[in-house]
Amino acid sequence: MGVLNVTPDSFSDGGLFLEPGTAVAQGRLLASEGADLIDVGGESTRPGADPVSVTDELERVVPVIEALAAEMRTPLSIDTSKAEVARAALSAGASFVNDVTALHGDAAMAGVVADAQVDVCLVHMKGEPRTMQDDPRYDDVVGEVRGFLEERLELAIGAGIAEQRVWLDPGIGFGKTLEHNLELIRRLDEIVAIGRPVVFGASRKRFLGRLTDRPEAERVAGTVAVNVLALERGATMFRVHDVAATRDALRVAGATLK
Ligand code: HH2
Repeated sequence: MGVLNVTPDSFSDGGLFLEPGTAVAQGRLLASEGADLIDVGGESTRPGADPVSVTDELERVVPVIEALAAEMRTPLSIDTSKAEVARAALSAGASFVNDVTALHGDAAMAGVVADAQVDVCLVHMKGEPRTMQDDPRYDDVVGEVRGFLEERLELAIGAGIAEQRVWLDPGIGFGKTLEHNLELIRRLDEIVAIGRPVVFGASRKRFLGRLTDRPEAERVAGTVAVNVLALERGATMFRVHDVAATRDALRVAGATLK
């Protein structure tokens, strides 16, 4: 899953793809690098990010999704927690909903996904982006994330979303310290054991900077390292900014693990 942030403030690529033409060009690049899905987002969820209005989010993502859908076969995902944005993105050509609030952010979201009969990714987040990194605490981070995802999966099914449509994501960096992220990666098999395919999103994140002392754009090697470990532990989808490097690493690691 290649990341396409049409935002002024995303943590690693904010402002780079805000103009529709550059966003479409980046979408083409991600597809040419071998992305199987392109995740278009119009609202940053970095720690401390300010919320974006529905109008602004629609203005950012809809033209980009329309343009990409018209010219490529690579499926498109909409990274949003707003039902109205998801609905418009699906009409514009997206076929996957990536909701970092796991259907919590908008009461109408589950209905939109159920009606459209598309796949959805439910992500664990503690709190909300503005405050999630203010001293997050868990007794057992893996147990709590697992319990949350199981509960959200049940809720999704209860709302009419087919179980086979649901992907689960432990939400690396969403209300977690360095140690919480490492524990989740170490024990990712326990999230995989829920029985739904797992999405893993660690690309360029802050904990990699803490471990390597590198700024966002120089965290590719760290990103590749954790994605290979996530593959070995059973993750199925890898959400990354650096598609070419990650894809090569996953191909080699995957062939070795067979
Ligand atoms: N992380 C981010 C955004 N969306 N979706 C899923 N499923 N999993 C993730 O880990 C995830 C996500 C944050 O990264 P990014 O999009 O690069 O930054 P920002 O939120 O600042 O736009």
